Amino acid sequence: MTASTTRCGYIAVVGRPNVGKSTLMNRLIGVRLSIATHKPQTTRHQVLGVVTRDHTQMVFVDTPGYHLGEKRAINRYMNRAALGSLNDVDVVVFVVQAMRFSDEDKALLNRIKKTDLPVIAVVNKVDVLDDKNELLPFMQMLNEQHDFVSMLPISARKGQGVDALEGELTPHLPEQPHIFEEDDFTDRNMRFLAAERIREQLFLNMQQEIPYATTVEIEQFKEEAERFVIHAVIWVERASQKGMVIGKGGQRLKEVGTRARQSIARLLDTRVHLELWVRVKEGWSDDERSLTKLGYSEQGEPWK
Ligand SMILES: Nc1nc2c(ncn2[C@@H]2O[C@H](COP(=O)(O)OP(=O)(O)O)[C@@H](O)[C@H]2O)c(=O)[nH]1
Ligand SMILES: [Mg+2]
Repeated sequence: MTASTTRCGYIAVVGRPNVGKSTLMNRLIGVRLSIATHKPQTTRHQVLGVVTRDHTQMVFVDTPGYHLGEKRAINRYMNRAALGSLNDVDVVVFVVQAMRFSDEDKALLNRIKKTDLPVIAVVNKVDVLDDKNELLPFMQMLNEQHDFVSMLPISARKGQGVDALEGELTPHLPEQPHIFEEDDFTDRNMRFLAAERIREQLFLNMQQEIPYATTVEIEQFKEEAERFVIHAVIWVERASQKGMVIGKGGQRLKEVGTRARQSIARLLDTRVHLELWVRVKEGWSDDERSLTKLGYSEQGEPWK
């Protein structure tokens, strides 16, 4: 294999919250790498997902959803991460939800236009449409918003149209040697992925503002003879939230812990001993210094 026949490039997967970016990336790489839930703003960090198909390596950058109208430091961090992904990529996959094109989509598209990058528009969740004919006028409307290099209807959940998307992407990737090893699927380590699995359970099991008021810090991540021993802290913003995360008689936390442990055990393919603590750090999500300490820092984006 010569370098001139090898392609490798970065692809930003961007869109407003909840359109299915993480689901799409997981589908593309074939691993449940990015956590994806029904709640908006589940993804807080940039996560790289790597797919190698023979001579072509695609490095997808999953990003937090670009959103308007929220003012905490963590929202600014997420929007910076969403837009920052546009700096160093070769092509953009702009994900929208079928039949929904909002002011947030439009605001994000305006930011994308400034980059001059090739943009592929992906219309996701077409599986929920009763009548596929609805799609045509929607695609025509979308087509008028920008000079997209192509537009594709897909279902990330069902995997429809995902191969076609790979085919559309390939010609936009530069001819250069691969950056990652063939069997690498991410730049993130297992410690990070384990913290994300715990956060996923908080998103799935906690109501209202609680998921947004929590973050997870791994204090110990140790491989023993036939198991991993993991100690993690769930940070909340106020004492009252601590009680809600723990629940009556510790029941809620126990449930989160059990599910997270099972999820991490599947990820690591070994037994896991998980201990969780809940601690209060007043207003961590609106405090730049706390954010940096808790892993929300641009220096922490290893691919930059
Ligand atoms: N019906 C349907 N739901 C989807 C599809 N893709 C994603 N979803 C759901 O949409 C929600 C948000 O997905 P997620 O990947 O977290 O969106 P993100 O915020 O853009 O990363 C989750 O409940 C997904 O299961 C799809 O193709 N069809
Ligand atoms: Mg996401």
